Amino acid sequence: MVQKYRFGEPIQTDSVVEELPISSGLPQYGTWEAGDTFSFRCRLKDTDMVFGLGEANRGINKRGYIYESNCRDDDEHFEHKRSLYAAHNFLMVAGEDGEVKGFYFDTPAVITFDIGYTRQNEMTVTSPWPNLDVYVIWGESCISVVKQFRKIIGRSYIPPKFAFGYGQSRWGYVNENDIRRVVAEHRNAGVPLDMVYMDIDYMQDYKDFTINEERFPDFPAFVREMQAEHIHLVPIIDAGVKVEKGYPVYEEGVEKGYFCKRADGSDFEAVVWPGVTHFPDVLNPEARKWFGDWYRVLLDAGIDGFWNDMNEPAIFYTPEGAERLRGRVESIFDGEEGISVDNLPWICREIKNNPEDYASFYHNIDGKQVRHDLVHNLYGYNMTRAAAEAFERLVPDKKILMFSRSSYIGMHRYGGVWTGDNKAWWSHLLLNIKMLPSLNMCGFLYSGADLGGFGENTTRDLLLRWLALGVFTPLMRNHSALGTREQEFYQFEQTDDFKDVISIRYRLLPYLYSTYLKAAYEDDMIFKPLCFVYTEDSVAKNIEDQLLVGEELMIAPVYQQNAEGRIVYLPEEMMLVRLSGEQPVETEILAAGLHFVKVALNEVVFFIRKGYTIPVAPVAEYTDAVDYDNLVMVGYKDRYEFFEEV
Ligand code: MIG
Repeated sequence: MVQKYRFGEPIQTDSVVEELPISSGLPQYGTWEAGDTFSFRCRLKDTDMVFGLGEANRGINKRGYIYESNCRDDDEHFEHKRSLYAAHNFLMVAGEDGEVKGFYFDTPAVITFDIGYTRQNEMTVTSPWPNLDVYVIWGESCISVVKQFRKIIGRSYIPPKFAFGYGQSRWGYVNENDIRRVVAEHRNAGVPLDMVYMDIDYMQDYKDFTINEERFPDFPAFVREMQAEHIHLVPIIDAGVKVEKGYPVYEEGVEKGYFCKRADGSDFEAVVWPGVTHFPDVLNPEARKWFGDWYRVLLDAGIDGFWNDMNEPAIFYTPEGAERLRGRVESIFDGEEGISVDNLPWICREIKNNPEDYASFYHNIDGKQVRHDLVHNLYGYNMTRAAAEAFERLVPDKKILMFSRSSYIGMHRYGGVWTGDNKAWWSHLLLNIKMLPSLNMCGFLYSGADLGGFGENTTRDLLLRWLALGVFTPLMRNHSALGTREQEFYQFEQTDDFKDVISIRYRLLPYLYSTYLKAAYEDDMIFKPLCFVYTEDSVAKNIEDQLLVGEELMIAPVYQQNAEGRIVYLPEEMMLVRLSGEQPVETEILAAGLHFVKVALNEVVFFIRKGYTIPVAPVAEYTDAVDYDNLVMVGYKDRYEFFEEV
């Protein structure tokens, strides 16, 4: 049962697609207040668990910490961070008695979830902005609440099939030859590859929808050359449009009034990669259409995939912010505080993504000027929606790969997400595992992390272990930052190990693709915590480093340095499957309970649930080459039902 309540006069986010009547009164659960600010408060029983919040920090069970939805470009995903790039305001309180209550707080503004942080038996949800819709969902299990929620927010995005292949990326491939080398190294070594990503350096001076012609003299020809190799090029698009006379995106946007404005009506300026930029007002449907149409430049060149970046939107600084900084520094020099190593780093840091800047520009929503900070969390969502709506108009018969850094619920219908600038840390491999089910609860099925780690220097074993998890994540992309150790497979010793692991993705592709479609059409999750399925198992609820994948599998990724394997908990008898490259499938039936399972660096191990079966294909070098006619059935039966797209 889903009930909708309205507080104040909310700005519509379009995250919910089902029309529901607005219930009168207040929900029969907890304490609700909407005056100058909004708050919801409820008791948590000792045994209650809390799930949800999508792309958020910390565990699968969110209890015990405080989280905030305030989309932010922050590349330091430390354990204490409350907010990352996304705002996914759905959560569930699951009681021991099996009763589950779901809450979706549909507000475009900042909102805070104190889940047993201030007081261990209390959950408090607060927002300074008291205009929002709240949906309360009652169910008899977490899955039932998730499915009801997913139904009202609409079907998740389904990417083209090639998007289930392996992708190599790096901030630092600047020209055709850099990309040719990546492709040649993979093809020559027989390491599968479907996509190469193009980061900001392909553009002319970081201008969206331009190509640097020195680096890519005949871009359409280069796209065709890559297509002949079965490679899809996936360029990045940033939110900010460079201010430059004669640059048509800028000229048109100014002329039509499609950029975000300051209070005085002038176009707001933010410095990002291109220097001074304007932000397209993607919350205004006309401007959104206009911005989306620009993707045509790349579609026309043969491009069929994009990633949208910097769309929180990220601000390095504004001219006003620079002045504030000057004032601050001068007052320190002149005053008693004095400059020191304690204050200087903080003062300098404040210039980036500053709240005052977010409160100083406006959107045009239905003819009204709306201050950005009241709708901040909708920006990345609507930038991606701009692109997806344009694809519908421009190439209705084609599926386009699209994923975004910033997101809000609702965007899950238009594209996927990657989880931003993690680091080459073992702890971030574990965080990746924990985020996957939460993302699925909120509708984000096409998702993945930067495998190997984006920031800092990776190591051979970390990358191999992370790829072994990536084998199961719909987005499987190795990406890293400029200046870090290069992490293409060929930068390491014994490259066959990488070939073995990446190949397994292609052997499992028929299963993974079918599972994805099933989850999308049935409003289901791909990745589930064990306790969602083994609801009566008192151990399962303590396990956050193993996940169910689809109906059939369980994974238990290795995420520790030097580990030869790991301890795995089996809630019931399962069949262990060990794959390595094109080796025949090795299986072993294991009894319920704890096992130490060895996993070599070139292997992927997973578990088939009792009674189930999956198809396994021969190794292929790209998705189109996967041979569906020669599948082997692995598991307890000799048949697997493929989910057919309807
Ligand atoms: O300020 O385009 O998260 O994936 O490589 C950094 C450069 C901007 C952040 C993205 C990252 C990308 C990088 N971008």
